[in-house]
Amino acid sequence: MALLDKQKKIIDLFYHLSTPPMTEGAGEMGEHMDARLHNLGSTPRRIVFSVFHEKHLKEATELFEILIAAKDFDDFYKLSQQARSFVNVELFAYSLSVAILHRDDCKGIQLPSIQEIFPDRFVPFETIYNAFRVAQGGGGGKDGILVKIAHTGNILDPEYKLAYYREDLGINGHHWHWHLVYPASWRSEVMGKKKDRKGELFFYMHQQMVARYDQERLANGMQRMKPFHNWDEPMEGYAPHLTSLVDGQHYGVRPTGMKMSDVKDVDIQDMMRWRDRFMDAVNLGYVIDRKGQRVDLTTETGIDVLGALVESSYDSINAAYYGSLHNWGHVIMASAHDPDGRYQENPGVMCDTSTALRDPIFYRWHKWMDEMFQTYKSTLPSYSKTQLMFPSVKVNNVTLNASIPNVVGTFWKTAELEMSEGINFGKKGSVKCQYQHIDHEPFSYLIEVDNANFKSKHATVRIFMAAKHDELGNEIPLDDQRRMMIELDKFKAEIPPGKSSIKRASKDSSVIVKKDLSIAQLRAGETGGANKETCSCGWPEHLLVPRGNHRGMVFDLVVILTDWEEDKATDTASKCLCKDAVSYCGSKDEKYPDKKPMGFPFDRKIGFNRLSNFLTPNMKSTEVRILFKEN
Ligand code: CUO
Repeated sequence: MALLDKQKKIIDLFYHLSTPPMTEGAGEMGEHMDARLHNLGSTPRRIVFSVFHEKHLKEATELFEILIAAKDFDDFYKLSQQARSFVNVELFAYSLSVAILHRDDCKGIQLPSIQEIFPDRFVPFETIYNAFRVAQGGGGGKDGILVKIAHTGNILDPEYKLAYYREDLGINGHHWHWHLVYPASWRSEVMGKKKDRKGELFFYMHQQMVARYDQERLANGMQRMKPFHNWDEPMEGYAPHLTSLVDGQHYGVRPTGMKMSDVKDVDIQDMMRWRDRFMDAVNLGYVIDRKGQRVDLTTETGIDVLGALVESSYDSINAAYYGSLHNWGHVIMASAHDPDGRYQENPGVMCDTSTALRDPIFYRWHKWMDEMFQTYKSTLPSYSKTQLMFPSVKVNNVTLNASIPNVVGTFWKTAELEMSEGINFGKKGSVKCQYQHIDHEPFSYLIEVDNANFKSKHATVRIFMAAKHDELGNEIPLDDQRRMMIELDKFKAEIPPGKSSIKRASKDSSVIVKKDLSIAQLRAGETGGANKETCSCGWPEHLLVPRGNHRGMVFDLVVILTDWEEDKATDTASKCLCKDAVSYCGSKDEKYPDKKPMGFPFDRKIGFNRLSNFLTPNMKSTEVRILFKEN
């Protein structure tokens, strides 16, 4: 079957999934249902699905494993059609997406964007309701209907300042896709595809989100987050203004002052035991596996073990003993307003990967986890100068070029989202919502290098950035600043003997994803160029750098060159069609392309207080400013 035909069939499977017809159900399929699907259907069809909930995830895993095992595309398509008609709607979308990403005969197919499939997870219900009213009144111009989104809340809530960031469609879409590429329940040995360093990437990608959020707070004149380590502390509130169209109920509102409570399948006591066992492991330097054997944590791979254990994923070394701290934390926080379900309220946004980033508590929960990972990292020795060096390679200078050198301008930009693919408005034609997001001007790096070797060398170029000043305007000590270092790019470059320069554009960054084609473009057969597979996972380009402030917020930009021959994970060229965002999303079905620990060289304690003392000749820093212009 031609790729375009497959693409259209996939789009059909997702069509109007936000508002599926009421008449469907397993009963109506009777004996025609494929026997492979007989066990499915335990999660009620029209409740909010949570990938963090053990029981939901179990059924979702069963479904995606069946879909991945289907013998050919036709078989896969038929099974998907049947499953669509009776399993939980959101669970179906999750499992179908995981299957598409992992079936060889789906290579080259673009996953329709989650924002278009479920606009109700991204767009306040007030906005969607307005669109319904216009549609019912027969309104809309020749281009269809256009309604506007506002960010939720107001200035009475101090966290409102960051609503534009937390509710950004791109970062929530990225998070959804990351968890599709790295499902917690992925069984490598059954699926035949190993997820390289999955636990470590769980740590690193979330650490980076936390670091980015903290710097967005500083840009807005706010304090960095306090990790959520005191589980008896009342939580800040959040009202998502989202309504799940699948069940017609709003996502739960958490008023300020609620606390974590026991939920149906897990107690806070369980969580405390798991946390203490985790910290014991960190302090003792080993974990205990399922057979009771000690597994050493004092090597570089320790973080991979701990990431899997905390999430916890299927790879957890001993889930019975270390539990599932992170996933249950999401469920508990999502249920804080109705922990025992007596009001039959929907969970809050923390229950789902495509909505969780909207809630301020998400970042504090993950910052707490990051504290634990950092406690572990601090048990490893700091990098020696020899480990940091690239012999005979020196970086003489680095400049960030934009309209003003070493200054990046940021501003508001208007964008639109098509909602009629996901939602049935009862009328043909386009129904779009318009929203604003932060964007930055394009920029490039100019790195001047001196290679004193007689031969050309291949370098891994790593580029990071972190805020220079704290809330009070004091310089941030390096060992704190290192934890705020956000990765901007990582790439391979050839450096000839002698002096040369490396140029790199911001749009080519290894952390960002190129914008997905819309479903309408995919239907029309557009492919987005020679590389047909857009990858969906990746940080949005418009938020590559923090917003900065009106005065021009000061950051240290650091460039590090290391020996690519030592860093490369394999000798063979990558076959992955997805070349976007490898830093945060890895290289699909291949080894993570960089052997160094993720976040190197800022992932371990630094014994110096100033950046200049830490830098070896193969590194260079420069001060840059990010200047935000409101209009
Ligand atoms: Cu991505 Cu808590 O894992 O959200």
